[in-house]
Amino acid sequence: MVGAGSSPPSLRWTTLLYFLVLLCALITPGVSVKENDFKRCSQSGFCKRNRAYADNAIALGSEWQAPYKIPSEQASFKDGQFKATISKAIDEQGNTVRLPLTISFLKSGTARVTVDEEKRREKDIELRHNSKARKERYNEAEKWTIVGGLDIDTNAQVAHESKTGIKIKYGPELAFEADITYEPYSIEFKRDGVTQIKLNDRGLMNLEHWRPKVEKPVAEKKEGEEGQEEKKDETPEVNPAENESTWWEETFGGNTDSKPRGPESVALDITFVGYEHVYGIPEHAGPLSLKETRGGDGNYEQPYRLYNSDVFEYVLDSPMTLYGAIPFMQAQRKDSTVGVFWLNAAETWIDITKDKESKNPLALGVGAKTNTHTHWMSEAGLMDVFVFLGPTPRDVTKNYAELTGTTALPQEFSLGYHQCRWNYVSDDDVKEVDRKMDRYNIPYDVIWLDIEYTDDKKYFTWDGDMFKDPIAMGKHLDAHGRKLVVIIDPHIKNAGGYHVSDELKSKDLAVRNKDGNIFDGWCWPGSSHWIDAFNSAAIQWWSSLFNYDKFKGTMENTFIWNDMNEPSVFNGPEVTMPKDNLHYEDWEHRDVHNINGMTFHNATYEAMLSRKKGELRRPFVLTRSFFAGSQRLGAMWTGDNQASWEHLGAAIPMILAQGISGFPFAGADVGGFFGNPELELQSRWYQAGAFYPFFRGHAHIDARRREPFLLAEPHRSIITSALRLRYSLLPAWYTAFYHANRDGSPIIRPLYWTHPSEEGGFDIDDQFFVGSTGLLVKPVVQKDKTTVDIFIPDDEVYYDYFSYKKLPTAKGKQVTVEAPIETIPVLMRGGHIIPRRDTPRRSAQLMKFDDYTLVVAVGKKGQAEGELYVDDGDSFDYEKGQYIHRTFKLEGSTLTSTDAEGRDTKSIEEGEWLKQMHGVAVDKVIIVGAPSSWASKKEVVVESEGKTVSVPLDYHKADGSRAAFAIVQRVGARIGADWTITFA
Ligand code: NBV
Repeated sequence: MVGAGSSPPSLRWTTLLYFLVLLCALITPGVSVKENDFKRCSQSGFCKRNRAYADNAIALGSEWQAPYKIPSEQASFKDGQFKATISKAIDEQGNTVRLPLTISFLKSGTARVTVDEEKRREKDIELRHNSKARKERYNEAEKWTIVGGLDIDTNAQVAHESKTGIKIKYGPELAFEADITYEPYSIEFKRDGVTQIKLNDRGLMNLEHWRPKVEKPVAEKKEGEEGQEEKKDETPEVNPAENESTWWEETFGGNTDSKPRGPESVALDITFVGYEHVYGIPEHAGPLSLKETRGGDGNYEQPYRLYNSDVFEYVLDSPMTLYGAIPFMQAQRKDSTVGVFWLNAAETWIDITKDKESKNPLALGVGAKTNTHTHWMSEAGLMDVFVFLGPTPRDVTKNYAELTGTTALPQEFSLGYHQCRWNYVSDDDVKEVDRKMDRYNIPYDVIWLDIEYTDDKKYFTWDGDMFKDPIAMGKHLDAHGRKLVVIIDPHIKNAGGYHVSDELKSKDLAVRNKDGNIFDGWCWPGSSHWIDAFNSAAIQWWSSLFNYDKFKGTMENTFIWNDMNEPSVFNGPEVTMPKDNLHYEDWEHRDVHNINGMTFHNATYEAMLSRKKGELRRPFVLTRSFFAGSQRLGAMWTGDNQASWEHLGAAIPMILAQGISGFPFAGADVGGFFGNPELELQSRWYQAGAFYPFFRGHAHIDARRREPFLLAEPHRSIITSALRLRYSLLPAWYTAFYHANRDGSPIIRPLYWTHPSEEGGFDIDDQFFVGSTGLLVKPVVQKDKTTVDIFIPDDEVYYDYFSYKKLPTAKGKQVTVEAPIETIPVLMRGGHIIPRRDTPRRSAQLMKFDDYTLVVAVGKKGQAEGELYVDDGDSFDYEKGQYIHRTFKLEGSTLTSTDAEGRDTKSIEEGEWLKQMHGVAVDKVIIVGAPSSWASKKEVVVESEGKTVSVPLDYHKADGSRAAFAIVQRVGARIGADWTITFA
């Protein structure tokens, strides 16, 4: 066993490399390490040009003439689709750019607006460049992202048409309308006659059409030739409109992007009319309700950026880009939610501003409505926008999920606790941690191996000195239902004799540089190549590497972690790949950058599905980088955070943002990745982490060992309790995942999503509900804090989860709740029934056939309802009806359990797991807020499967502020069967 903090020889070189990278970052002059390494808008040519374009248009006000129009004679509407060509005059000779426009009205009520650019003559293309890159706009983002929901609504119909525009009614009961104006081109989306979203109403649409290259003035070119140009880190500070020659090559951080196709950005303004709050577009470390980005008090100066990056020690409260990108935004006002999904995989920036619009200027803003203006700018690709008109958050979420898919139903163990660090250094170390967790009765499901388990960072190999017998280690874990996750990164060490590298090269499956040669970059293993997971042949080959007989040392309880898939390239521009690199079928990296991580995650997911012939089990793959659609493949985490109170606080809005953006299986490194958390912080972090959908403790290689068993009391016990709470609530978590799987609903839910009528909750992002359980949680994220103020969004009763104390009714107000260090502020909303498993065990797998406890939180009208979904948590048999799905209802004095889908469960042919579930019962029912009329009862009647039995009822009268509660023990009714408990 290697002691706390010691490094075996194999760690030294990585540590050295790591410090080298850190040093390089530190010596770069600038505001701070991270901000200086990544572009600001003014350093990204197209962002700077589009912002300048917007400034100019806005300054001109009503004099601004937006240049795009639709010649009416070319417009047509047929079978649910509007087609036209947008044109823009580009010179005095009357030459125009032609942009085919398709507006598709989908059955779901979603509208899709796609603008492409007509192919120019081959001659023009040759003029532009002679690189190998593809010559059309990237149009395959859809292929990776969209999995359904594209059926056209042939009921959509023209409501009015003239030479100046067309109005089309569509959606549910034709309540939606798209009013398309031809000159200048703009679209107004209405619901029930009220405008919700406008595209291009400020005339900021700008599609940088392809054009012949404008050479730089000779003097400047000379400078470049002498190697001086490379030193300039910014695109020149000139009015971009004046000097088109700056629109080609760009240099940043010593790297020059050859931009063979020249400028080709797409930009559009999208206004949310009457909406004050916008949410989404992860991944950023900032508040859930997005901030304005064009300066002013408390606002950002920079647009939100989406360009998947390995941001070392990321800053908080910032619009800076992080590891993943989901270009999906929702807008919220009282009782109305709408949204847009900007399907583009290239570098994207989004400016947000708000204004108050008043019908009566003398009212000084009273009664004024706020509009949120957004300005979307992407470097390349199509302009492809999906518009969702709600009206509820649930509708928008569902419509988005129909397009991009939902959270894969997870491996059940993956909802348990994951114990990770960089690194557990040997198989003995792993076994020792495992034993210690048991010795201290601390439950956990998975132990993780970071990069040091490999032989010299060659993935699919083991460091044979430190991991002498990985299979014995796997079996040791398996003995009590535990799993192992090992890391596999996308950079492949460039080393002869290493089978993965040799095959990657010989099969020609790697990403290429701009000249078409295999790309070589620097990462953990030193010189490396990157698998091009856009290529289906590469996916197939990748899959073969995971077969148990190929990836020796792995077995059925081994799962995978994908890191660094932005991709992170230490010596690349902005720590990633050059944009002029080439992927499968010659798409430039520029076109696909934000999808890259998802394709790698996808390849690993596919690989997990085919590790062994005939073995059909759900994969578990964690990813750092992601895009819209990644939710179908596994979990994500928020990357390299720090052991600080600020990072603990920042994680909640980040995870909430993931949830409302369709990718709710999310977590943050518990304890903080960098640094050493003080004990109080670590305890508070586990208490918060117990409510992250993905719950993993992780630590940097230089951080002190901090496994829960190492901590001094009372912290060991505090953390153990938080873990036990997580484990007892696993049935509720799994049910929440089921819902995420069905319709994309968030697993932890912000208040605007659960209570869209309660404006007071719209900017709250430090408390949340867990699924539809009615559990309202507000983790403590400040040092020395022993109370929290919880916002109550409705007039239901709320009980303290642990003490059953009834809170005063406080709709729209804050209520102070005690939260000493051993307590997590958790409330139960009246009217819900929460399924639990109360027997403490070492892992989720060991709880698989445990009996259930139901906690009934009686609502203000004496009612309650809840749900349980459970399946084998491992296979795909649920697709064949092999699951239990119950609805529990308390009405008056009866509590019932019926099939949630009204199925005749007796007719289901039961497989092994369902058969075993026959032995699983509801053991205990706890009724919080039990009516006083039950006080004299000593027994209740349980009826199930033709049998009637009486069981004891234990009633506890209300005591001070503690609500009355009753406990029914040894209920004995089968969890999968119908039953009734009668209290009266
Ligand atoms: O593989 C090492 C780390 C990993 O522990 C962490 O979780 C990732 O986010 N990895 C990043 C690479 C280097 C981090 C400095």
